[in-house]
Amino acid sequence: MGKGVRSKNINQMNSMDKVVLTLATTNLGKFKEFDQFLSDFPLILKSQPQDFEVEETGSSFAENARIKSIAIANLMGTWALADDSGLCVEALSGAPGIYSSRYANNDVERIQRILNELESSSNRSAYFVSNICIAAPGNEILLQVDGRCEGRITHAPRGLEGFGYDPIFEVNGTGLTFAEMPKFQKNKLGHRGKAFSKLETSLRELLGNC
Ligand code: ITT
Repeated sequence: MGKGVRSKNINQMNSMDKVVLTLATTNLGKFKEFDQFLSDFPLILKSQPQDFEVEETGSSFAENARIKSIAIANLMGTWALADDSGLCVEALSGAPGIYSSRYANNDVERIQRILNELESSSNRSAYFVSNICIAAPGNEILLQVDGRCEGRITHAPRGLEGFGYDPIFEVNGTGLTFAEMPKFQKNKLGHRGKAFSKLETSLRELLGNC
């Protein structure tokens, strides 16, 4: 990991001597979070074509994050950062897990499906997982980390912030759903923020070597 990065970077730097990093996601909620996390890094951020779907054929968050980052790095000819994430509900044997975005047709229906399936359950424990992978063109994995946030599923949606399952996920120790928190609090306590904080130092080192 990281071997040969220096020579690859030189091709991927633009005239301002900054590395170009494509955010390999079509999910606007994720894009906004990464945009904030990366705001003070010496990077030029790009978005991927919104109509380019990478098939998530992996059987784990880690595998899917690798598949997405490699596909977009090769497509764009830049470094690419992908996140594969999802909600794992204990009483549903970890579902929806890696199928979180495919659990129903839209956020409202996905939330309703979880609430219906948990209706009679007193065990509301759940956690979010994020696996983040940064790849370079040529199938090279530069960094990969994961993060987790523990909480419980509420009995009804609460709050208007965020995206996805945020209104029904109450973070342990806060009494608040992700959708009731200010952004800075979700960024700090959330699964993506926790994963990103593990990657921060290594990413700065990689960029320092450019
Ligand atoms: P990309 O693959 O293009 O990034 P996606 O939404 O399909 O977009 P995933 O396959 O990783 O991404 O699925 C993640 C799903 O898990 C996402 O669509 C939400 O339903 C849910 N999810 C992940 N992080 C979340 C968060 O912070 N808040 C609420 N829901 C989240």
